[in-house]
Amino acid sequence: EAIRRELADILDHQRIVSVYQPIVSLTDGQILGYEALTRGPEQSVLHSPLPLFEEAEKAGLLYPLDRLARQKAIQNAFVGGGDQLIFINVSAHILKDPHFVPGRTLELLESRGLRPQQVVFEITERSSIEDFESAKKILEHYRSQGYRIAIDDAGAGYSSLQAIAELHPDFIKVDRSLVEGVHQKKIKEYILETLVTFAQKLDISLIAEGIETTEELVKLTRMGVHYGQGYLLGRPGKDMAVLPEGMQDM
Ligand code: G
Ligand code: G
Ligand code: MN
Ligand code: NA
Repeated sequence: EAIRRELADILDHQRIVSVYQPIVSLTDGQILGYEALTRGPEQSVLHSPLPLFEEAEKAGLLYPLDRLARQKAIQNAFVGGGDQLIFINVSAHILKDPHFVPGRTLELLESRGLRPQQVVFEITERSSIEDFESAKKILEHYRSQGYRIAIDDAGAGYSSLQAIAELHPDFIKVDRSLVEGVHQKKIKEYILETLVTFAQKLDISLIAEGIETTEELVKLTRMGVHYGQGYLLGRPGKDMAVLPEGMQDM
């Protein structure tokens, strides 16, 4: 009950912020863009996005929260002039809504000097997409407007490579569970090799998530993974101009 009130208050007063984590090229250290991550109020039990989005779903308020999160992600962004991308998480449920990107988004982007081509929607693979065909149609509609698509958490969920191939995303984000200790675990290495080949054939860029150690970074780079994200390369923060410290050790 108290949590419901907190949630209502967060929505009513737009008490969420976005923090941004850099996504870095493993070949030249350039910042490809930033993933926007939603945070509730500082002291709140709904500070972390997991309980926040879970409660919103239970309360039937997922759509307004998701919409607000997308709005904040763009409003708070300061991708300066260049071509850097902004990666925005969307709940798989949202894919049932053909209007999940409201027309006003375009105006909001323009006001921030951003183009749809710089926006990448991250669709999580974890909750396997319920109505695949309609989700595909909706995603294709937005891609025709220039928006890009990433499959998030790949390797952790249930969707097949065939399903991923059919959606033909611009990016595949490799789940942290495959990245963690990849230099020590042969099985992880073999799965990653498969993903690297798969991505090359389909002309999809791979992003390794959750890189925490130099050993992981070196291994992934040698294996031909294009981009990386993780605490080693930059923590989520309000300052988007984070220097990728981990790259200095390469
Ligand atoms: O930032 P953190 O690691 O605590 O995020 C935990 C989870 O919450 C991640 O799976 C992330 O994708 C998800 N998440 C973060 N921000 C958003 C958001 O704005 N919308 C949705 N749908 N999920 C988000
Ligand atoms: O599900 P999704 O991939 O969107 O989740 C991203 C989450 O992963 C964010 O909450 C972010 O804070 C977290 N994260 C980012 N880099 C690292 C990392 O290097 N290690 C760990 N453990 N979590 C990370
Ligand atoms: Mn994500
Ligand atoms: Na992810």
